[in-house]
Amino acid sequence: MPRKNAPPERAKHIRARSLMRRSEDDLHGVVVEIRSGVYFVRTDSGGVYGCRTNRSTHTENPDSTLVVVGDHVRFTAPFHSGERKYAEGVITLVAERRSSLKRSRERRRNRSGESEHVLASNIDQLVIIASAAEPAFRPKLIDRYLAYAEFERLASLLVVNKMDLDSDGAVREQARLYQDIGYEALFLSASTGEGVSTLKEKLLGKTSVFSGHSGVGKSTLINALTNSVLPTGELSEKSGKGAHTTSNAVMLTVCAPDDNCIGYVIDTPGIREFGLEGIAREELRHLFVEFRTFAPECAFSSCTHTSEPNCAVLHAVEQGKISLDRYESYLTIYHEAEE
Ligand SMILES: Nc1nc2c(ncn2[C@@H]2O[C@H](COP(=O)(O)OP(=O)(O)O)[C@@H](O)[C@H]2O)c(=O)[nH]1
Ligand SMILES: [Mg+2]
Ligand SMILES: [Zn+2]
Repeated sequence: MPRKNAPPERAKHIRARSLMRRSEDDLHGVVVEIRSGVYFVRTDSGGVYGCRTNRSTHTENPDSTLVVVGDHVRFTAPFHSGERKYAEGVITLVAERRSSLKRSRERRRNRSGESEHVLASNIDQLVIIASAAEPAFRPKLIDRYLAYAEFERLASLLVVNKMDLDSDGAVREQARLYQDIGYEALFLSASTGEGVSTLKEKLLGKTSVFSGHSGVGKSTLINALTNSVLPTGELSEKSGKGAHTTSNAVMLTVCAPDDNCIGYVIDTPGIREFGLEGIAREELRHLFVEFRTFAPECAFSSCTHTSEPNCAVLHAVEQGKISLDRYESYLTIYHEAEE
């Protein structure tokens, strides 16, 4: 009778072996860069694989961009070659995204059929970089980024760089508004290094996206925080704008002095690359956080805070309880937004 037990034992053994083999080919990691159709995936052990997708690549994010920086993927790496600069693999699965930085797309203009275009994924916070000068501090642009972060339900952190150029303190004074309405703001200078370590602390254990107008110092800051060597643009003397040196999203590791990884930073192109076009007027009125205190007192629950009688938001603006500048930003974006 002992022979009868043999086949199941053997089957178990074979199953264990096939599981083992699968774990050799079935790797997982995070997409850290996309270049010329190659997805660079970093595994937990720090190895980087250049991967491609094929028809059998499965995604848990239907109707969306297939693979973006920040995605968690499974892949097989059958052709391990020591001669290549990086090992090659095929992405088999793109995991569901926890959050994403999106640019909406019109379906009819979009050959790939995706209804949204994602720039980066699995993000914990949007770090909005502004500069005190060169280019000038632009609160209207900050308001757009903040509305965008509210829309995507991303935490945001305002960073004002180039504080070495704010000799009279005027920008610090102007930026206090954002702290007053509840946002966190950091003032620093990548040039002098002042405040950079405080920013590093805020990146601890998180994946952060750095965004802001070209020339504000995103790449310079990322280089200081990650030991990387992103190209930085000298200011063009004619336009006063930074050169377009960052063309696609790249994810970099923020390291502690002992070289332990403490967080990730994604560098993205400027605001022109992702606007607020997908946000309807109806949504927008919820995205200016300081309106929330007053809006319930408006005469109409559907009040757009533009022309309705007995609007509590407008009343608060008149009384100086809501900043006129912020309200003007709201109106500008409101009139651009879809009805
Ligand atoms: N004065 C000053 N210049 C800075 C500072 N940070 C960056 N810059 C300069 O601003 C320019 C644009 O920087 P860059 O990092 O390329 O900006 P990005 O376009 O946002 O990536 C470069 O010439 C930097 O040297 C700063 O804190 N103070
Ligand atoms: Mg840059
Ligand atoms: Zn109102």
